[in-house]
Amino acid sequence: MLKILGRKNSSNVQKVLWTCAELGIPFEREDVGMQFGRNKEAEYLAMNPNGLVPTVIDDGLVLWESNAIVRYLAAKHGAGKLWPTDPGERATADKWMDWSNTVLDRRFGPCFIGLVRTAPEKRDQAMIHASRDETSAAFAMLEAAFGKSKYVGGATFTIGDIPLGPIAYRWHNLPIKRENYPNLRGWYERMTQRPAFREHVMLPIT
Ligand SMILES: N[C@@H](CCC(=O)N[C@@H](CS)C(=O)NCC(=O)O)C(=O)O
Repeated sequence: MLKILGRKNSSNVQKVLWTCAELGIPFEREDVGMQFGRNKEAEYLAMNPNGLVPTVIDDGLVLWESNAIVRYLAAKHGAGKLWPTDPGERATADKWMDWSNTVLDRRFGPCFIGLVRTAPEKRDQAMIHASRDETSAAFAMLEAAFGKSKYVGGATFTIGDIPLGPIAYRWHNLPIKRENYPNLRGWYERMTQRPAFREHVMLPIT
């Protein structure tokens, strides 16, 4: 059975859990990372030299990098559904997955860490505000994209939507100013109606 190593409050682990639930893939999960430790131990580093979560093991194949894992699972279990078989459609979904890691996640990171994982007296408010502003500018790009299509990959839900989901959940539920992005809000509300998203992403933000 697929084994997933990683704590369930990690956005990167949530992408993998959400994908499994969408595709009905059975899995076992073990808590690794933050207070659970293990990720800096030699046994874990031999599988994932980054010392980060998630790592998955599937029939002897060891994989890390959450988006690569999502692509792998969707290609194996969701071709023609979550994983578009048309190269152009798949590249469009891939584009947003890469953008999520290289733009959205990086911009939002300081705001999230500052508000959720930093004691109030130690918060760098200027950094939190700057991160929020930059994240909002990134979400404006998604707002424009959702003006043209219902999901990032086109008319249907695909792998492209997965990495955006956990960040959008945090964005919509943290006590921060949010500009009015009706198309983004509509897409986010569609995500919240998916049982797999509710189960694995809509958790207490810790
Ligand atoms: N690019 C990697 C990033 C992985 C990553 O940064 N994971 C974080 C959790 S979201 C982590 O392992 N933090 C250390 C810890 O949990 O101890 C991926 O997408 O899998």
